[in-house]
Amino acid sequence: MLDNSFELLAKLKKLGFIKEERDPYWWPGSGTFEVVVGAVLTQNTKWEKVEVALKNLKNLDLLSLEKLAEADQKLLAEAVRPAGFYNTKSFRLKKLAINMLKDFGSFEAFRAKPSRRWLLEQKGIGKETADSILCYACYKNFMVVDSYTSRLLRAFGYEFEEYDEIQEWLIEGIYANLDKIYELYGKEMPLHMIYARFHGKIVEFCKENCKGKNKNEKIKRLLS
Ligand code: 39A
Repeated sequence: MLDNSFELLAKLKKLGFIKEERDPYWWPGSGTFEVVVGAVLTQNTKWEKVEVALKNLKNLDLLSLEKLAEADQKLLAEAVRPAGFYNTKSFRLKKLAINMLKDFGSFEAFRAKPSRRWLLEQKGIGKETADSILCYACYKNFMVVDSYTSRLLRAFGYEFEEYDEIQEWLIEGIYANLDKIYELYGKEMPLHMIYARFHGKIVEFCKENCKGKNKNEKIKRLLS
């Protein structure tokens, strides 16, 4: 039984899924342009493959907005190949960088005043990718919803149809229980950090436990 998202956060926190040495926002390199690239690369693939692609890009010094916008398309495609769909992803990444440079002038300027609408207008950026960029690269108050989140909630009988519905459910439980969350963490925390760490916990929990034949029973047992 899960009445609201605060209960889920509290249960996940008790299981200790975010290690202390991690980035405090969970996403490696949070607050930097690397997150923008990682958010696009992580579409339809495993994070471990994204890490290889990001390392390639780092070695080629392509992890900045300016360098990415000017990158050779073939070189870029080879670098992101480990993350899959490499032609599409490299094309979209370069176009995204060119557009961001054209419309905002720099990543810092985008980060200071990011626009969800602008992100959603970019080719290949849907709500999950946009919210990942807003939360983890720009530290804005957007809670990311992904397939792990819906899988986890389905185990508790929640059959949401839409991204926005899940997001609303997650946010409502947080908003209504902020005092309890501060108590849980032993300090006040900005909303975007709570969202970031909550989503991180969901992903880390699900990577280990939301698979296999009896996954719903396992999830419920671990989070009882
Ligand atoms: N699926 C994922 C991840 N798994 C992840 N990490 C582990 C660190 N990130 C940042 C995004 N998506």
